[in-house]
Amino acid sequence: ADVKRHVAIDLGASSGRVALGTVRHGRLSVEVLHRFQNGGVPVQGGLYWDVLGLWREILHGLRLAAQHGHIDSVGVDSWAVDYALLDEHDLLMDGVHHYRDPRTDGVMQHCLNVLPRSAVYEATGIQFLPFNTAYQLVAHERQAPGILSRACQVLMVPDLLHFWLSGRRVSELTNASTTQLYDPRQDTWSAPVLHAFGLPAALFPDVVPAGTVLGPVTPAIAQETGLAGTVVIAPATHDTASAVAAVPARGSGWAYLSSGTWSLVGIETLSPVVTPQALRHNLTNEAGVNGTTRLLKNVMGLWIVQECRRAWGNPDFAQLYADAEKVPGTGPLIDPDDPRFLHAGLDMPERIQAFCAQTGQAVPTTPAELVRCVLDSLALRSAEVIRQLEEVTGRAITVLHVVGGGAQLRFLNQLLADVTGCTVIAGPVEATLIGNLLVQAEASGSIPPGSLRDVVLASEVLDTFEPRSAVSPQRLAFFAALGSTPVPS
Ligand code: ADP
Ligand code: LRH
Repeated sequence: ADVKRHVAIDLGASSGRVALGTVRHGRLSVEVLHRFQNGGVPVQGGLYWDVLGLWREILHGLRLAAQHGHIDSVGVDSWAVDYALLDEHDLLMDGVHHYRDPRTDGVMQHCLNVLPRSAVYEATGIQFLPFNTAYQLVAHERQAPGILSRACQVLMVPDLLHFWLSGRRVSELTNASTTQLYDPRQDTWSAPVLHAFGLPAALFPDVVPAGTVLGPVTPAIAQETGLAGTVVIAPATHDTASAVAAVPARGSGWAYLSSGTWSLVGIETLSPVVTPQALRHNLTNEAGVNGTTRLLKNVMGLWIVQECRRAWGNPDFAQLYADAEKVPGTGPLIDPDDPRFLHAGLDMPERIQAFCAQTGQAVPTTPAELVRCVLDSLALRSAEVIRQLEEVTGRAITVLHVVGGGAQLRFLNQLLADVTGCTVIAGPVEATLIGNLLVQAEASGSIPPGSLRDVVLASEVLDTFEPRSAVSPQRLAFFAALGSTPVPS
């Protein structure tokens, strides 16, 4: 038959979905079968993911998929860096900690006193974020001494779910790269970094590329879901890698902004860019599909709005953004990447207000003013990162592709065009799902090799935003100084 059906399970930090992708004559149609919420669960001062709850939602989604006829393959992607520890019986040894769990506070600095920043960067090419898997594992061992020597395996979240689906334990490359324990130039886990941080090398599974066929779903899964003869294929299991694979770009001179809980701002390169300049800007070199590198940076993203919204009792997103658009674009700004905005908490509005007060600005009070302040600041920060990418690579960036949930924010898209001077092309909103599906499609021969972006271009309707009003040089300079001005916390 020339119709192939693939199922993508995409777990974002704020929501998850199970979708059916049907490939017919080189076009992909996507039907989201099941959507569910996701988020951190606070327990005893820590923060966890509800992995079993997610698994229940996945099983439900797979049952719905099985009703659509034969499913050729299934694959999972999720947010990065988080992992499960398994014992010698393949049992979970602990819950899966959320990367925003405060257990990592101070741990990265401790580790970098053992192995200097430049050596870790040279080995891994990965940006320094306090919640990288490397520092989480060290924090885990500090919290529960001996746990790493009792453990038999570390599995990243999508790898864990693939194990439960197929019985195979592997580590897919795109997500492995985010641990800051993988050496992309040696194509292996970094022995010097593991050694310096006291992490047992035996915990880490073999690394496989995106598009690896892991094998059929287990008999238990087949029985539970009604799937029959479906194989599990590891897609680009890091959600951002799947999103980037589905960026509908042509030619050169483009960057992407994967806009959701995080704003991931970057470009695609043929190999890692591990230079002193890249280190100075803390740019990361995460693995992409088909041997590419994602040279990017994490900007705090819509997380800040998500936490404000939670504090306000979950008002409608669309209304919040519509109100913010009416606030003049000359108001207060924050450095969104200030560490005070990283952790979860219902005091997010107060944190923004404190930042504004401490930097001598007007203090935003209404939800509309607060959201406006965050959006203006995110757009300005994204523009700064684009300039850093240009500086480090010598490329000129003229087009910015915005994908993910945030691509629905027409107002933010226009702001981005204005502050970057780029043409902004928005969509697809479900780029991650699409990238996940197309890597499976490519691996199973439903689309020709290397044709992912052509398929997206043939299948999706995109929106374009041209720069209109430039931001004043004074405002740009004021914003730039915010990042380098230490504000008392
Ligand atoms: P993640 O994968 O990180 O969970 P998504 O890509 O799903 O994130 O994007 C979620 C974000 O999309 C929300 O934080 C919100 O700011 C934004 N968004 C824009 N429009 C809407 C909308 N109508 N409903 C929900 N979220 C929206
Ligand atoms: C986005 C994302 C991002 C990581 C973060 C932990 O969902 O995967 O690329 O840095 O979560």
